[in-house]
Amino acid sequence: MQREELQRIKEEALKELETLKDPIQLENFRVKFLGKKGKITQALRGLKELSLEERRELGSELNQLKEYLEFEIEKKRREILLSEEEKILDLDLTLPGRRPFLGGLHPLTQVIEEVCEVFTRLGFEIVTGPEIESEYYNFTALNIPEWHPARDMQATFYLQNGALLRTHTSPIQIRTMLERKPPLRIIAPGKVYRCDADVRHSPMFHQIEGLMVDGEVSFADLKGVLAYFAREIFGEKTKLRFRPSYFPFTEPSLEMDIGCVMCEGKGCRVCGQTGWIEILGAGMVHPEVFKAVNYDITQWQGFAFGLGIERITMLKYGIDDIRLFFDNHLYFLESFK
Ligand code: 2NL
Repeated sequence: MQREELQRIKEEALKELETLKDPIQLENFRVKFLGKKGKITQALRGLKELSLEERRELGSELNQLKEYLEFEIEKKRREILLSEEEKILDLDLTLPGRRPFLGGLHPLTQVIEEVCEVFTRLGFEIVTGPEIESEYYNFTALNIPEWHPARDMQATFYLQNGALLRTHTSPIQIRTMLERKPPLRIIAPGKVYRCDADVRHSPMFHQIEGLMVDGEVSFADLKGVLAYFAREIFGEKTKLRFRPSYFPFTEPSLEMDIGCVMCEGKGCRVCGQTGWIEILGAGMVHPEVFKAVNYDITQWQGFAFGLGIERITMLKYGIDDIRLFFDNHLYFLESFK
């Protein structure tokens, strides 16, 4: 084995490498030079016969050639494979792949899950019910009289035979009270419907209502639960205030405000210059409601509350138009991933 011989092998290999066009030629080439009896393998074996100095010099060059050919063979193998597939598929397989599009949860779904999680920690159980309801479960059992404006065609979507689309999730709680005995701690999330549509109203929106019934449940318990909820959702430093209110199904009733998240109480367009924003209504369950579900009012007390998910989500993320939730523009939805 001599310098000239190595040079000859090298020239031969590089020249032949250029002519290889299919996997069989490529494999023959590999065997011819790098196989067990290949020219380079043999030459490496022949190094034994040389002086230390020659061995070092030629050995290093041979090994470099070997590595170079291994690399080029692999490269060529890929090129041949790709071009064969390209011929079949008529595609440019060297183009980078498309990024898979990953979906995400709708902002309303995220907030529903978050609110449910907070109440689950307090021992409330999640219950659901039908969106098509009867007048009895949606209004009568809740002490909402025949003449109440909420029952008007302008507010309620009526279907055939006295059926209607529920206007709040309270009927879920009426159904649950009829099915079970107290004590009870439930939250009822879901879609509700009102005949209304503008910047602030959507004909379908989402509500979560909560109900706790037990032997001794106070207005103070209600305020404590609501304060815990508000600080879990809006942050522990959130300012709160309770105002007296009225609902046919609770007595006494209250509304809870949080310090305006936009102006931090200074007064702005969002809070109507008051520095406060209403986020929910609540109260002690009205005796007429307990009577409708046959709960003994001398034995049981309860509180209930209701909140609109769209409103909470808009405040939490500074969204100013309720219709954005239902337009399904990807640039809007993707900002909540
Ligand atoms: C609001 C106010 C409220 C309730 C919902 C309720 C349910 C039963 C009995 C008594 Cl079964 N009350 N729900 C009570 C007070 C207020 O919602 O402004 N919601 C957006």
